[in-house]
Amino acid sequence: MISKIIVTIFSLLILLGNLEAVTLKGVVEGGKKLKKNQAIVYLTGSFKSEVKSQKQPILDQQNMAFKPHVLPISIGTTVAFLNSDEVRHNVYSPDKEQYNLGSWPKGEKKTYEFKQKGVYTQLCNVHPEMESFIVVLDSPYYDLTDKKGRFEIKGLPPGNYTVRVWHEKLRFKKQKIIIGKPDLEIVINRK
Ligand SMILES: [Cu+2]
Repeated sequence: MISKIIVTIFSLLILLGNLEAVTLKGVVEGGKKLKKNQAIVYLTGSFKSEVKSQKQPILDQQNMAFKPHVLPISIGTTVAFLNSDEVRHNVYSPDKEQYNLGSWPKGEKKTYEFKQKGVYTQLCNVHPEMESFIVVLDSPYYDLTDKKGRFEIKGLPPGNYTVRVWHEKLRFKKQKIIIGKPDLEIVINRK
C-alpha cells in the first residue's frame, strides 16, 4: 500500500515537472553561411549537468563525406563511427583528447566515448578533403538550426541561462535569458 502511494506521488511529481518545463525557440540571423552549415544553439547555466538521453549518435562516412557535418553531443556520450562507402576510410581528431580510430572497410563500426567538452574536428587521413565537427557540450539543452536558422529547445526547467551559438565560421553574441512562464522566443545576432 505504502509503495503504491509512493509510486503515485512520484508519478505526480514527474507530471508536475513536465508541466513546468518551458520551450525556448527562436532564430539565428546568420545569412547564407548559416544555410550552408548548421549552427548549434546551446544553453549553459546553473542546472545540474547531465547527459542528454539519446540513442547512440552516428557519424557515418558516405559518398566521401562525413554525415552529419555537425554533430552536437553531451559530455559522456558514445558516438558510433560507420563507413558506408566501398573504399576504406579513417577517422582521427587532432583536438583535445586526440584520437585515431584507425581505418576500416564498409560495414564495420567503431565507437568512441567523449569525456571532455570541446570541438573535435573529424578528419580522414586517406581523404584530406573530408572534414566534420563533433561538438561536446556540458549541457543537455541544445539544437541544430534548420535551413532558416530556426531552433527549438524543449523541456527547460525555470532558471537563468546563457544562450550560446557554435558555428564553424561565424561568431554570435551570447544572450542571458530567464526561463519562466510562458515559452520564450528570441533572435540571435552575429558579433
Ligand atoms: Cu576517407
